[in-house]
Amino acid sequence: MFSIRPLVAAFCLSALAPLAMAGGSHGSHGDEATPNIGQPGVAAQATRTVSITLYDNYYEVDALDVKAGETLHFELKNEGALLHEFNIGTAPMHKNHQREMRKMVASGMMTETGMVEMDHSNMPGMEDMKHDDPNSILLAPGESGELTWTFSGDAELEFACNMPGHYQAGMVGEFSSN
Ligand SMILES: [Cu+2]
Repeated sequence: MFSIRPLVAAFCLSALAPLAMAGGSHGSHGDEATPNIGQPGVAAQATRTVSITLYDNYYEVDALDVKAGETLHFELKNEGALLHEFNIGTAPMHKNHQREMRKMVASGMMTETGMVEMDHSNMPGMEDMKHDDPNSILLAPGESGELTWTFSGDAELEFACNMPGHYQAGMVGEFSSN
């Protein structure tokens, strides 16, 4: 049965999350409490495989149903002429990531069509700048990739491309849980 207690517990946990995550990669993304968006999954344990094609600048689908606890294996293909991302997160997470991607493009580390290999380990403020979040995959034009994710059902999630301007152009879809 529902009671107020689990809600209070969940609130306290999320209020503490920024402290607990201070050294983690997501703690540096912003000031908001880090929501429980789920975790990387094992492809062999996926309940479904979902194939999605990425175009300039939209996804083949604009909504996907997921159940709490479900593991989806995504097969992604970029048929566009630009670099695109498939990132699973909340709207505020995407907003933060868009700020990072803008920085990466502005610094020359990334272009509209691909990543640029460069040593940025001694560039102030750029030491941690790399694109290796487990909830995201970046695909060059013509490239294919995979991502497996286990959904918690605890957060309102979107799949989005955070390349500058793409989200705003409509390169975003929603995960609806029911
Ligand atoms: Cu894009």
